[in-house]
Amino acid sequence: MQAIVKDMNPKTKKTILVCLFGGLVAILLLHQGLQFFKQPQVANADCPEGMVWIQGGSFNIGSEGHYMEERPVTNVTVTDFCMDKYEVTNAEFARFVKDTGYVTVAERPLSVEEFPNLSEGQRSPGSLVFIAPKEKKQIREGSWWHWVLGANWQHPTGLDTNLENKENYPVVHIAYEDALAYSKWVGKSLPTEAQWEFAARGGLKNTIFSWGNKYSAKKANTWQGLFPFQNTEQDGYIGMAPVGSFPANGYGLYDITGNVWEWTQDWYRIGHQGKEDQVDPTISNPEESFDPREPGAAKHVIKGGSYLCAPNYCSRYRPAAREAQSPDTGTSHIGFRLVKILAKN
Ligand SMILES: [Ca+2]
Ligand SMILES: [Ca+2]
Repeated sequence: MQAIVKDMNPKTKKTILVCLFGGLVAILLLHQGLQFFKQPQVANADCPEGMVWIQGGSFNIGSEGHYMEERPVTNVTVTDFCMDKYEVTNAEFARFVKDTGYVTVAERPLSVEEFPNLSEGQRSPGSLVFIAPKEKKQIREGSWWHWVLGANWQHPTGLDTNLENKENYPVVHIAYEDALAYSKWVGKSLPTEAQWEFAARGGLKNTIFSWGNKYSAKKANTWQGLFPFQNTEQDGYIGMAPVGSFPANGYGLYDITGNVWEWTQDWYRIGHQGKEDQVDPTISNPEESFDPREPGAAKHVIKGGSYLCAPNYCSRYRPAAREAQSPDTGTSHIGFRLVKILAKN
């Protein structure tokens, strides 16, 4: 072979090299072209600024390979909608509060009727804040949540904290009714669980994560290390990250998994039974809500996991993952993003 190449006429050699190079370029262009056509065909122009167009379709909601509340995998359909690219930020929520004077649930004192046994001091406004245990010893599930007086969206971890340089962080300590009030003000709505999960999948079929099947600390703000004791910060953030710090999914949605949990309209119950082949399914009746850990308490579905979800605990930074949350409880790792259904022409 070497001899053939050596003996070859230089002109022929040049022609072969040009052909090889041309062929390579053609393959690359063809690949790029196919990638383009594989992208979801979007009509972003019709969505309000800051939102992306999600063309509806059928998909498998849920997962058989993880927690029981995600089963059974069920085929459902969602119709077209626009969705916020980012989690709602402190700056956006501040504009709403400035315009309306709205006071969030975490900023209101607890009611005497609901908490008759608490003193006035104990009924003072506050919220649940994650505080990592100081010692690495066996602790009770959930004992890392502390009721902190004065904690609310403007003071994320207590009265001695504020939003300075945090305008672009997701707003937290948002109860369901707070998210609802904001959504009405801005003319959008909370996503259904099906809309949220379809969007989170970003056009990928049945993958574990919103980016594929392999966990990566670089794809979403999660917790690396042994939760709740040790956070290696491999992804660069021990707590929340400014929105858009991690790559978008296939539909152009940032932090759809990780960073902060996101409220959905749906009332929570275990599993997806009864949704088979439905179009835009949603559980809209609170009486259908059931969380076996707290029977009798109606809760909403939250999606996407947060910066507190680690492989050894929670592991819910996946489109199919879901959790139940009391509507009146915001906490320091729950926020939201909204959708908008465009009127048909
Ligand atoms: Ca992190
Ligand atoms: Ca999120």
